[in-house]
Amino acid sequence: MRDDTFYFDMRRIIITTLLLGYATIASAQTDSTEHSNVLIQEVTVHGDKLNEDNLEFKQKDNVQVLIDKMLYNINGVSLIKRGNYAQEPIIRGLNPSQINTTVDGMQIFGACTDHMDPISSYVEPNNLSSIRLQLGPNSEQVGASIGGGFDFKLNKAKLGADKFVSGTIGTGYEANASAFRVLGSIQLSKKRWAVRANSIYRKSQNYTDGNGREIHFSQYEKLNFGVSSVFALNENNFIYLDYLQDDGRDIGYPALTMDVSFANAKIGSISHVYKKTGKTLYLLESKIYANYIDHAMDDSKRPDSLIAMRMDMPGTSSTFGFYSNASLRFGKKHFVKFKLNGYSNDLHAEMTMYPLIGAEMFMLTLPDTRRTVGGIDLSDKILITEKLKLSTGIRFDYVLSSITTEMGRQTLSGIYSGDLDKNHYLLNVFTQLNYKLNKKLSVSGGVAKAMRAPNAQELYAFYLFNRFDNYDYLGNPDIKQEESWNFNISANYRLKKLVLTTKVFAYYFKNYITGAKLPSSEYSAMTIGASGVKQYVNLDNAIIAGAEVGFKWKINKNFFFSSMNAFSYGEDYKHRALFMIPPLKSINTIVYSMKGYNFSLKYTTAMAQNNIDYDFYGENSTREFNLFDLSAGKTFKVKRFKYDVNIALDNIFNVPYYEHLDVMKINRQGRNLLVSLKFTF
Ligand SMILES: [Cu+2]
Repeated sequence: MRDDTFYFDMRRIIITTLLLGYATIASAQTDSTEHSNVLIQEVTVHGDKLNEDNLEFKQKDNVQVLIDKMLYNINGVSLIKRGNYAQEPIIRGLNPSQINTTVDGMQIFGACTDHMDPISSYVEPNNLSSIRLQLGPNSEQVGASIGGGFDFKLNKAKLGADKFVSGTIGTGYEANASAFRVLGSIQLSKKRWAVRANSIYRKSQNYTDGNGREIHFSQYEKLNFGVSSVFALNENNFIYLDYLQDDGRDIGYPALTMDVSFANAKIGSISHVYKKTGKTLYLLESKIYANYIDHAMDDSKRPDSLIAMRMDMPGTSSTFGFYSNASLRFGKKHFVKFKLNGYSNDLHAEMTMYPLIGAEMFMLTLPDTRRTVGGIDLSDKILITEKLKLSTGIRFDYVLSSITTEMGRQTLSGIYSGDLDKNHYLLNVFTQLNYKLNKKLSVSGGVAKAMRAPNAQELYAFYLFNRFDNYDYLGNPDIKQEESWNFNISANYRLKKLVLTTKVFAYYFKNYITGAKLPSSEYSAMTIGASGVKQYVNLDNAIIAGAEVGFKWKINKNFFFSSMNAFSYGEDYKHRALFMIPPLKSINTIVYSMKGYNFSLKYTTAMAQNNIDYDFYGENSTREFNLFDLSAGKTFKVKRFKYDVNIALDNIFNVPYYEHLDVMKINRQGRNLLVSLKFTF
């Protein structure tokens, strides 16, 4: 548990991994990750031999892939796809509002009412050090949520690096979609200060599916850059300044009726970190932050034949916040974390319609909502015996939701007459036990009570069109907070060259939030062609349950095999299958490495999803698919410089396929040849 001391120190995490007794496997993982599209190395976060539900996926050398591809390869994570860019990650079939997504602990909310801009679209592997995944309320949680969430950890400038100047330059090309990218990073490092800057530019044309058909409106273009700096005030106190900017341009969403002309995010923060090994208060981290997202959605690129009425739907999101986290230790066996945080987020989304005849029509679809949140969090880890560890925690959040403008209040006056200011009080509690039976086998089990407040859309949406079920949605200011009981059991079996991990989970929801049809005699859709109007309601209860099984095997000096399998099942209190639940999916990779060369073959398959409900949730079934990908790579070292060359062939057999979470079931990319080059100095 001593590794708990160093929240930031990756070396300690690696040492922990070694202590866990699977050094061989860890090194094999490293080999496999760099060249097989696995790209990420799973590290159990500091002390979370305790918690099997806190995971960290470290960014490895390949910084060129889209973040979507990194997320795709994490067991239990699925992506909702609306285009070839900015796919929306979910965990275990929970919906996006049931998880909490942050960047370096900062709350950021997408500005698009159509989910075109999940937070993951504003970060690049190039500016990430790792992805943290929490699978429920636990000691690493950033805010109240049902099913944990993602925290994207940004790369920091490093003090006292070996070289004063270091960096990378890279470029890559993908034949399918003629996607091009160029990227670089540079770091200046002294003992007392360091600065790191990175940037990537991407441009992609339309892609072609396995039938050789061009998927129109699947192009994208973006420029992302970040600067991080650190100043050591003395040996225990550090100031960090971080800025990240992401400018998306001309992004097509073939599954939606509109595209993005621009999507810009500006994300900035200033942090203070106090570290002192051996003291009771050994780590104190505080941050204030602000971010602003400007999103312009329109249909100007779509041909007249596809458009009933032209419209623009811009939106903005601005957030200010802070947090302060204190880590304390009492002796060698007892650790306490205390966290305080607060933020305020304003959302504005509007729609202007341009009929062929008559005046244009303007309305607010998200009528100037504000959510102000304050949270306090206390968690405790204790080593009861050498073999038995207990982790518990409690978190309380207050959420005030309101409408900030007169126009916003007027918009909602037609559908709601009560007070629009809403208060929610949230309690998240968890306890987790971990027992190490022997050197090879450990088991863990936990239970949590989780709550989340309804989000701005669920409270205040005004005729927001949802392409997934073809309904216009109305918010419901009277909606109750959603609650759940979470249960998990896991077992880890470790041999010298083999690791087997099994996790079983269940979420039992109370007041499950979803959309229900309103009578067509009273409500008619605003969107031309929509099937009707739905409003957010609380269903009495629902469940999601499932399992993840991971298997890693270092066969010999040259061969490494890994298999990741995940399954979720969900139904509501009327035994209707919940929507957007991923079917059983399996990713299997075999890697051969020798003398700096790496070859990998990857097999991905998903079963058909026939457990669907059309009448209530508007979902259709999805076929199974089988995919094969190949990749090869070589690393050269010439003097102090390193060159990486990679070539890959995705979807070798040019299979036409889509996944269950793909909106409108549009085929994914067919065969794709990818090359990338990287130079490290
Ligand atoms: Cu949008």
